Amino acid sequence: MKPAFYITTPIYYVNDAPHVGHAYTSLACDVMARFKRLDGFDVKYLTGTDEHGQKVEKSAQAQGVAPKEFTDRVSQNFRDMAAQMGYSNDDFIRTTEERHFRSCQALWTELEKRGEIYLGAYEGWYAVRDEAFYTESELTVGPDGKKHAPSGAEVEWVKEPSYFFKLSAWQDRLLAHYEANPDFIGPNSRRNEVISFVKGGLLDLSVSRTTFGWGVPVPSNPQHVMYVWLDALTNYITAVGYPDQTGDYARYWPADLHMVGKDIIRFHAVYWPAFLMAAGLQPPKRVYAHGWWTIEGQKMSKSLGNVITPAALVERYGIDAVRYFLLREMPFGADGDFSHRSMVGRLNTELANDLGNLAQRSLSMINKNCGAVLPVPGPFTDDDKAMLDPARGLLARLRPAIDTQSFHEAIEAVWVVVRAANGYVDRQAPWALKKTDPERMGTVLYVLAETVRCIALILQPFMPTTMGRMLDQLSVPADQRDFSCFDKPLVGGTPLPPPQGLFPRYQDPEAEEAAK
Ligand code: ME8
Repeated sequence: MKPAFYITTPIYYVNDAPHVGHAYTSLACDVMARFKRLDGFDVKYLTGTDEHGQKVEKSAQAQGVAPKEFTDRVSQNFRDMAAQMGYSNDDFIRTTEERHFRSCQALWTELEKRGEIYLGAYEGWYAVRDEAFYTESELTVGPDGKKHAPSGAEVEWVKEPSYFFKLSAWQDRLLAHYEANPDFIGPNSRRNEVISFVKGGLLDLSVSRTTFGWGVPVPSNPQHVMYVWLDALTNYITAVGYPDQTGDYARYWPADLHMVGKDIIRFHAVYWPAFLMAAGLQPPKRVYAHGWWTIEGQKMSKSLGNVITPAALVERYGIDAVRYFLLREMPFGADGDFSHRSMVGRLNTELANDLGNLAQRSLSMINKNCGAVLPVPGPFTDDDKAMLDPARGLLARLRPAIDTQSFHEAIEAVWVVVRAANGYVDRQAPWALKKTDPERMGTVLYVLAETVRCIALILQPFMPTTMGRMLDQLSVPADQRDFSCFDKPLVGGTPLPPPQGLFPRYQDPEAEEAAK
């Protein structure tokens, strides 16, 4: 049986329209999911929407519709994003679904039964935008004279009866868990941040609200709705069938990876493992927090009007160029900036010139000079071997990079081979061999085609559509595109279809003018 691999995105708040930040997290998961599927894993890739809480209820009110009607409408925007970006998620969960109510209430009942939850009263600060509680010491006073959370969100004073989760009792066990599982939190900077937060001491966490009703009712006391983060985090086990612990739960839980943005690491690496351990369930294997995008040097915000939607990007540059750019531009884990100029630069240089031309010129020469049939190679020279060995080594090279979410490094490793192949063509000059040594020309073109095959195979998770077309042009059968076929070389004598350009240069008078 194939080994299981379970990967999740955060579930997105429906009150916001999908933007490039959301697209980024889901893209990273998609690339991992596709890579693992091609590498022989039984993958479950989950995404979805977070539909409860005060923030969503307020947005619905502002539009004058009932929350359910509002969420039904806006959740669809995130499904559309998945289609626009080519995500291969296996499930899409909504927290308003029946399966999720059942799961949340079962988890609550278990926590209560184990004495991990008690009834009290909350009095303190709450930021609706973050759906998070803050202590006085975390707040700062803004230029508007109002108090703000570290995220910049406004806070309000809340005083109401509330259930509490005994988070304070979990401090030592959480620290022991981080210690025993060094890979639990990535990257390392976030791990250190979480550890120092937990070392600073944990307060019991308010886990229910009574002043609004848009949430999952507390089973033993339906005057209360569950805190939206307890509800939201539970989605990860709902989707594998909790409270049923056989079937998918047994197969996929604990999740291999929760991918999140740096803004929500605390919820995933502190609260969530504590809830799970307190309920006698296993925590996820790993939580990875990536960095944030700014747009042309500025924070993305509705008020600045600089929010970029995935649909607009795809329409302008093409789906695979966008997928490539987002994971290439900044080291995963760090913050980075999205600029049109950089996007066009990479599209034209790395995709159109480096990769597109490599494939195009190799395949055109075969088409013109070899009767559109892949040549049967003669003996390989040292230079041929120095080209083929690293190309065939790409799978082994990329596995550890993908497993550690080093997407940027993975792409760079492929480009080392792409650039080497361009150097190899120039050195071997197959066009000149046509007259002097046609057999040698055949071998050189075979080496190039085989190199392109390895590149196209390994880049499928990043650029599935274009790499699929590249493999079509090499006549690689559909059933020989997974990584078990990585070592299966092209067969000389195979007819090839006429080649077509895959990455048209982006013509942009604005950027070309600016580049002068
Ligand atoms: O936090 N750059 O949902 P959310 C990169 N519902 N990534 C960004 C980004 C940016 N500028 N802006 C947002 C929630 N993101 C909760 C999650 S999970 C149980 C509940 C990404 O809609 C990043 O992944 O506010 C961040 O963590 C997520 O969007 C926040 O999405």
